[in-house]
Amino acid sequence: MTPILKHAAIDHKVHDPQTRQTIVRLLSGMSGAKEISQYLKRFSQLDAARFAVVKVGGAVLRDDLDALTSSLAFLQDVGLTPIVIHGAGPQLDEELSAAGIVKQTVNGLRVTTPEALAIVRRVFHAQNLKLVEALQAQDARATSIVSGVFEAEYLDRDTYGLVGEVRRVDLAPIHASLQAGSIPVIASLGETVGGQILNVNADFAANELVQVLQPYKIVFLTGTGGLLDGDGKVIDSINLSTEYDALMAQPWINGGMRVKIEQIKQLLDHLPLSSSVSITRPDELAKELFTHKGSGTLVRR
Ligand code: X2W
Repeated sequence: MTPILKHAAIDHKVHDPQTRQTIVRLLSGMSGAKEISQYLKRFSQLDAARFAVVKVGGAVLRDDLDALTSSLAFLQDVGLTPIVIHGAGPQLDEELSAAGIVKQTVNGLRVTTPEALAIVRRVFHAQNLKLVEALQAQDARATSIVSGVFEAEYLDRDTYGLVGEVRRVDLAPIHASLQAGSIPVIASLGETVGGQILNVNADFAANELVQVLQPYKIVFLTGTGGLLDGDGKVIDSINLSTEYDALMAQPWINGGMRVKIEQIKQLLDHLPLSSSVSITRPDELAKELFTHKGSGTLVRR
């Protein structure tokens, strides 16, 4: 894995008293100025690349683009630039089906033929640009990154076809973007050393990125806004070191959620104790970052 080579400081704006006021106003009394100051102070001490990685599912790009762009643009306004990595699952389902390609998955991963890969690439590029343009329309600075970050190898060519497993993460394009104060918006496409583009699951790519960057905050933005219990209510927090087995034994934990929890557990094992993982909705991102109570589901170990 590539070490972090360059230092990029967090924007000086985090120190402005006005920034604090803006956040207090945004959270409209949900949280006190003192609480927000504490978070700003903590964030301002971090290297810019260690603030937050935000994983955005394709469903959020489809259903919640406005809330997503407002939340990300707001962070940049107060001097905090998140690193964004996105998927495009539902969009791929739609476009592949329109092209008459029948969906086939193994262990939750899309079997990707050469014919499908051409569509996968096109859709990833289109979704990436859609987010970058939506951010720029809100006067935010954002950089489109669709290649050069994830060096990958075939996961298992016989089983999955053109699907990649990340072997190395190159942070150079991300640092260049952060140094320009621009939000890196990264698509989860990989490429082999030989230059073959591969389809990489966006949660897997986010995990690899996070392991290299070791950010303070890792936020998964989903349509559900967190892990849901048997009644469909968002679970506030779970502690995987004490609750993992009991949680996995619950009949209402569905397949997708099971995979997500397993992945987050693995991820937390590779992160410092100060890092935390949460799953929330785009419009609750600031609440998650600047309040003790947070939003969605906080996953600890
Ligand atoms: C995923 C990549 C997109 C993705 C796929 O083809 O659906 C593999 O399964 P979401 O929206 O974050 O789920 N890749 C290999 O992960 O998007």
